Amino acid sequence: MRVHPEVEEALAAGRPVVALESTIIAHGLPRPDNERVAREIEAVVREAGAVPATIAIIAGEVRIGLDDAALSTLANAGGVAKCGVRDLAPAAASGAHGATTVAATSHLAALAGIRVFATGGLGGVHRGARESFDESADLATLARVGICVVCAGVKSILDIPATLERLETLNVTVLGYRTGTFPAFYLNDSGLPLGWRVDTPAQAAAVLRARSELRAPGAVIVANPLPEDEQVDPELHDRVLREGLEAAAEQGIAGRDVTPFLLERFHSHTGGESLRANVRLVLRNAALAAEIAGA
Ligand code: PSU
Ligand code: MN
Repeated sequence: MRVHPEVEEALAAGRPVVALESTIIAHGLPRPDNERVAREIEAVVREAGAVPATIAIIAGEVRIGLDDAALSTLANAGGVAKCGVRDLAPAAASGAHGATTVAATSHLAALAGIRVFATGGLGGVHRGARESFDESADLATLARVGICVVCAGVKSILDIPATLERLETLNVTVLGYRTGTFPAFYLNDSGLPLGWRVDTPAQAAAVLRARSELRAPGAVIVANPLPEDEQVDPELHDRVLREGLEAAAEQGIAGRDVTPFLLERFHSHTGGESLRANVRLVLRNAALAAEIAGA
């Protein structure tokens, strides 16, 4: 594992550091926006007073904090593996390039001593999981890794109520940031209530301190919604999702192909609305994470 000198110095001096995931760069955002957005996310973390540490595997080496060349490789190279925790060892041993999911980024960030992590949305329970058993490894990983994950909830292409149930079972703390309900990524509100809310970075930091003193094992999710006037138009969203689910069923799209299929549909059927919202919420989460790390 190679820690970028800037990150290493900040950690040693007790200055704020924010971990960032790389699956969103390699697989979550379309090219060529992905590289530009990855740099913007890092810039926003800096502006908010923290050091960014984007995490990935480059030619088999785990990197905590990427230099320019590594970030370009990740954004543009073909065949970058999507790495959950179980993929880290084979990717490292075989010298592959790997983009880390929320689960793998959390695991590696904690290993490096980083306590706050910003992303767009978490993985969760897929629709139809009752038959397919398809639930993201993000959930089980967040049950054991003591890190703060700032996100905008989960996408409505997942089963959001089931995802919240699983987070409860797995003892993962969920805080609404200036909201009493769980956000739904493109939409500012899923309508599902949360038990706890915080209204300032200092309040979130106080929860993290208490969590660590009480030895509660898992993650603290800070769910940060897009403002209502910046969300994707709910009618447009519901229509694209409904038609996308129908098209997936008709074309026999199943299993791991469902998510990329639906996300592509959102990008191509909302006239860029979904991409704009996606970028905006990631930048907001990066800024908030930096403030929480500072606090
Ligand atoms: N949610 C999104 N966009 C993403 C992801 C999640 O809205 O790109 C990525 C994250 O890296 C997350 C991973 O950890 O997908 C979950 O994938 P899976 O469902 O295969 O566990
Ligand atoms: Mn899955």
